[in-house]
Amino acid sequence: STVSPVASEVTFPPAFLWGAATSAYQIEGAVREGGRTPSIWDTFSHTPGKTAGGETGDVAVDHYHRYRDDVALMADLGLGAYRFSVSWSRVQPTGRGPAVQVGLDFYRRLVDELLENGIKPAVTLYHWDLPQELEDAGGWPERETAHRFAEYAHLVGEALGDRVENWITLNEPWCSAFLGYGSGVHAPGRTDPVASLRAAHHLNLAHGLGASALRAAMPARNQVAVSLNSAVVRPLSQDPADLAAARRIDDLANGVFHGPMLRGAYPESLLTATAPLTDWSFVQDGDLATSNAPLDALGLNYYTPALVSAVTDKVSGPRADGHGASEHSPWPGADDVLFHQSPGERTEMGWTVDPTGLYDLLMRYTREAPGLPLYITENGAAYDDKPDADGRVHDPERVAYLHAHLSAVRDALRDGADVRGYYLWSLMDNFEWSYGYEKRFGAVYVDYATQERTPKSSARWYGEAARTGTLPSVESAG
Ligand code: GBH
Repeated sequence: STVSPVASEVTFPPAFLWGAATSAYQIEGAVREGGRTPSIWDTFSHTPGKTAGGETGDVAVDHYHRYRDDVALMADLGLGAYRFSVSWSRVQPTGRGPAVQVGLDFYRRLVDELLENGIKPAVTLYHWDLPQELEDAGGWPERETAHRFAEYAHLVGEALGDRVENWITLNEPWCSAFLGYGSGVHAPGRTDPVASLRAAHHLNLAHGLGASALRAAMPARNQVAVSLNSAVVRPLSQDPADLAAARRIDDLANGVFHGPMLRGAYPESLLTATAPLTDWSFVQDGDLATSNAPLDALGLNYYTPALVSAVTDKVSGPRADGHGASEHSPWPGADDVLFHQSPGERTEMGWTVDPTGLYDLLMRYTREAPGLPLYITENGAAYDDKPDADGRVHDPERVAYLHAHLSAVRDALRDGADVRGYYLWSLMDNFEWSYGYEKRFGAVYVDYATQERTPKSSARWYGEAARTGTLPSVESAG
């Protein structure tokens, strides 16, 4: 890992935002309160076999009832910003019609609490929890869903736009489209490659329509962004076939969203590679211009790079068509690509720790989207954290992970990347989607039996970084 040699000089700009992130279904619980009805994640997690141990977000970390304490904890740690998502099903239970006041009021109280504590809120409108009724009407593969999203965006923008400056339309639409409708490991659990490409397009459209709807509903000073899980895709070798495989995965991971959102066009190579599956006739005139709505910033979520090669008889690994991994592929049109484990130390998710990937990512978008401010809207790691005998939770691996990745951010700043902030994933342990509660990403430990919160040593370490704008040494973490 790239630990900076002179840790005490790793200083950040004074305006840099030091935040933590969460999402609604992963933390709120209270799934039947205030008129909320099921989202696709309620349905999916209650379907046998879909999540580890059949776990659900029914209670999660009960943030809906404990938000005041959670904000007090953030303030105590010294965080400057908090990124959370709004549950569409609380605001518009059927995905249509007028907003439910109780739902909006919850988020207004949360925002006011944050502001009173000097913590800057960033609102994500959609973090994977589509109202079930909209899925029943066809979900993201249907165009209508994009229009419903724009209406929802307008309602939330109207309600919170006077007090929230930072807005994010979608979180990681790649996961919504390709894990939700391709591999089926996320809600709604469909496994249809054409549906996954249609979903990707309608998410692009939803982003553009939603961004415009937000602007129409809010003061002009507010910033509209999107959070993409921009993959860092590396070829196994410089062999032309491996380079081509890496480019194909890059199209399917990045170009499929960055193309329409940042340039108003799908990569030609993506259309060619997927031509055996679809002619993309669901793309209508004007859609790409709509998706290319002006952005004030780009949010990047980074965890680990991907290492790929072409299928040959010399190498082995899970194939993109799912062969050897799961039954279905989240990579339509890439059946001849193999995925490999990147070398190096791994987190509890099995994800390789590679801070250089974060540096590369920031420098890539500095080149490809010049002038667009960047935020790391998620970065973090799961480790097997356990309280010791006196109840304290020591997580030196997470401290090292954060130090290395924040050092990579600092290196990118030095080299000209306009990075405005960093949101640690996650504020606290929570419902890790199909992994249930077994993977702990939090800087704050949660005892799920009592809902007691205990800041891990990484939370103290990160809080000090946030308060001083300088990375403390790894050794200084208690
Ligand atoms: C994020 O998802 C989510 O936004 C968040 O809700 C979640 O809790 C958190 O991260 C931790 O999982 O290109 O084949 O190597 C991240 C999910 C993980 C999906 C990395 C893409 C790489 C696939 N991403 N994965 S590949």
